[in-house]
Amino acid sequence: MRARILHHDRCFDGACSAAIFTDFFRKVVAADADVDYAGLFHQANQVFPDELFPGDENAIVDFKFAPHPKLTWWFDHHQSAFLCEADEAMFRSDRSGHKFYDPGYRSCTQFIADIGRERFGYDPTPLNTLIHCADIIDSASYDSAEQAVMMPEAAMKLTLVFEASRENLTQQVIPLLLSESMESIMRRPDIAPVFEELFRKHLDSIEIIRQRAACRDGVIFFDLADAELAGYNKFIPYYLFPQSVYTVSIVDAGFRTKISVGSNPWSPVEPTKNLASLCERYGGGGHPRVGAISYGPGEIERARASAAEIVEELTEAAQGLPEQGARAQG
Ligand SMILES: [Mn+2]
Repeated sequence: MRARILHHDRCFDGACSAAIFTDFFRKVVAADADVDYAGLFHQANQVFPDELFPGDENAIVDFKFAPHPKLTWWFDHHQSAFLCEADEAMFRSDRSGHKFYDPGYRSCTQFIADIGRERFGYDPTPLNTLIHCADIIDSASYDSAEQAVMMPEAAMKLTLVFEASRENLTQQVIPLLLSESMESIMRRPDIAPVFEELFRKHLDSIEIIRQRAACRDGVIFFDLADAELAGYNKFIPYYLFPQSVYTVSIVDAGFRTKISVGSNPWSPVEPTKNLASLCERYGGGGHPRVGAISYGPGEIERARASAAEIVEELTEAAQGLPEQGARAQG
């Protein structure tokens, strides 16, 4: 029997979900299944063409529901899991007992482990390390900014490889997650040099930000509009300025000029400003603790003017916040 596993690509939890589903499927459904993998990316106009579902069984893990007759298994924990109401109605009326959704889970890997144990008698304990790491990484529950930026553990290194490396490498690594430790995977001759190069670029970006960023009254600001950098790890500013509360930055990503607004997860005081609401006033959006505004390509002066206003507003907001020592311990 042929099984196709579709998973969220460029994502540590997506890869771990594919790995644990493989183990579950072989132990519970078909021991001799011939399994292959394909990654899925979020797109503005999401489609699920027939060629994604060539198996006798076809699964999607850690990604949106597909209203396709050949989809036989589905696990997701994302807030926005359905493309439209009709898809959600189709899921709600499904009686296969093989499609599962719970946005309360921090990782889809843990969700598959729990459903497998409770409904199918599957024992996920040999994969406990993988499950634990997926939970931490998918919810960004790092102990410190240094841990988030310096990536001391194999799981974090593997995350950088999954997020930034070339096509199909993730699909090669997924089966290895069942037979080798992540430390051993990171030592492989086809993986170690990929990580080294990606990590070198990451360290370069820390230096570029170190040179350009300043922190005043709890607010970090830096302007990368004329730097050769279209993105950066969002925890770098807090690694450089542990006492900061908020960050505002400008990046020229080519197709757009982006203002990023964030708050320090390890701040010594609790950031109280709702950054989604703030960004909405400039046509952007996001979450309460992190938001962004996109202007058109080349609108750098406009972005600089808005960023200056935002820095001023956040500087006022950061004044007089009470210390919350407990937050620093996470
Ligand atoms: Mn996930």
